Amino acid sequence: MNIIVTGGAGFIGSNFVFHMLKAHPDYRIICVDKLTYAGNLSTLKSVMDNPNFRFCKIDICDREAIYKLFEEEHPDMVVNFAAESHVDRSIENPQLFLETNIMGTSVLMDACRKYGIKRYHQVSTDEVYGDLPLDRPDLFFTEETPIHTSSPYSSSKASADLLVLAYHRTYGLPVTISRCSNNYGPYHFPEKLIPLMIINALNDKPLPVYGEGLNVRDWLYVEDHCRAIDLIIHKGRVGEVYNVGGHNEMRNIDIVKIICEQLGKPESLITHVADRKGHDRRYAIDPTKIHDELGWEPETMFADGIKKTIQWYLDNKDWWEDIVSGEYQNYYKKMYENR
Ligand code: NAD
Ligand code: TDX
Repeated sequence: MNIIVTGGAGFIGSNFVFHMLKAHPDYRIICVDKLTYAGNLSTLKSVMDNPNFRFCKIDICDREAIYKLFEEEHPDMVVNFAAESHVDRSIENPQLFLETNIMGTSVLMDACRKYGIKRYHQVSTDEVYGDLPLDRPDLFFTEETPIHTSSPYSSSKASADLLVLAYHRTYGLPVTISRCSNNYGPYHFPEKLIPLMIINALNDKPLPVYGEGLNVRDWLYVEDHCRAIDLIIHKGRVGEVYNVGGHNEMRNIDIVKIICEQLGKPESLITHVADRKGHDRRYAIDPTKIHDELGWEPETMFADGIKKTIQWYLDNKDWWEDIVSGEYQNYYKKMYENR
């Protein structure tokens, strides 16, 4: 089996590459990544010499390069992780999100139509459902929840999902979509909540909590997400959407306090800063469908996953120190100075 994994130099994509090479030693994995600020080749160094792995620096919007790759590799499947993924950046500059997340998806699917494919899988997000009120803990996102987006990021992901379903209905493309809740774990880019707080706490820097920190996210250890996608591409029904989440809702402020506690840092580092524009209040996934149809359930409980994650950041300082010493400094200043 030849599988193209786009965005494989990013957080979840790289974890998926590792998972697939281990779980399916006879598969060939072709990683396509543009290496934007979020893609890091050093993340993939442990698999670069694996004969079943190939890395290609390609922009998914580059139609010619994508078609050429399909002619060379004859992929059986495409799993599309490539995206601009940070909500705050989408608020600053929506345009790039529309290009990569929507146009890039259409280029990949056009290639699948032209050359044939057994499965095109779109890695989507629970953010396409918008948010839930904080005072209705009985409500969850199911696959039938209407699309109702808040940010340019989530709107671009929702647009891509609609396009994927349209390619299935119109052209019969064999697609599946997964909509997952917030991931955490190794190789998470430091702009996102959990790694940002771990790294700032380690450096005794302020921990910038947006607003009161009462917004709720539903956290899933990244390996559990990778196992879910592996199941969906092999056993999921074509044309279907699968929600992925582990019933692990936490308030942001509580996450930050856990990180302080685990690292032995004072909660006085916590600083409340201006809220995110259009900030979604609560995400909560109902994973009944993937559980009942495919037997998936999360294996890593948050208490263990956060310990493993913190330990990973302690053991892999070189990885994140390289990142936070570069262009990231400018980003951090722009987003957090005077906030
Ligand atoms: P990430 O930002 O860490 O990685 C994205 C990767 O895509 C990077 O390696 C980047 O270089 C690459 N990329 C960006 N634009 C590209 C382009 N035009 N062509 C080729 N490669 C390009 O993101 P992530 O957190 O790993 O998210 C991966 C996917 O999962 C995204 O589609 C995201 O919407 C989705 N998702 C993420 C989460 C989460 O909690 N992180 C949850 C649900 C869904
Ligand atoms: O400095 C911060 N302070 C803070 O309070 C940052 C970076 C975030 N936050 C809050 C905002 C959110 O309520 O923490 C929560 C999590 O923020 P992010 O890590 O930016 O994630 P989120 O906006 O929830 O989106 C993530 O989950 C869904 C991913 O980035 C998306 O790609 C995915 O689709």
